[in-house]
Amino acid sequence: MKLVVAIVQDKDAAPIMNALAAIHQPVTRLASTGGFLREGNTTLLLGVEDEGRVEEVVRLIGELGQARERLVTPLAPMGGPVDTYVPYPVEVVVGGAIVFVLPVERFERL
Ligand code: 2BA
Repeated sequence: MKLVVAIVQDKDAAPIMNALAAIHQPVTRLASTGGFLREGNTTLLLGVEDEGRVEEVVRLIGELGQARERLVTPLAPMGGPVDTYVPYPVEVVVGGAIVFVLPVERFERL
């Protein structure tokens, strides 16, 4: 078994969860916050039975997770001179999805 941890944008979470339900793949949804944008995103936890199924799940998440551009105004650097700092908005592309696949040593349903 593998544990798939997927960080997706909130807007994509519902379609992804619907698609996972359609293939009978259990999933747990966690509310999370990105360290860079400090905005809400969604972390999905999936215990996936076999390797082929992992590929199917990762493909599905990739297809339904849309990359979107965001304009971000960086904060003044810590300890730097604030009065001379002119913040310019910068564009960042937020996933798709960020996916980690981890081995599961033991799984119990008690
Ligand atoms: P955030 O940390 O809020 O990052 C949002 C987007 O900002 C990132 O999109 C990336 O395009 C950009 N970004 C992040 N850190 C940056 C930096 N130091 N300088 C410039 N741009 C930066 P994604 O890469 O698609 O990541 C989306 C979310 O997935 C992240 O939200 C974070 O919550 C999570 N994530 C991404 N990589 C991760 C990792 N290696 N470990 C844990 N979580 C990760």
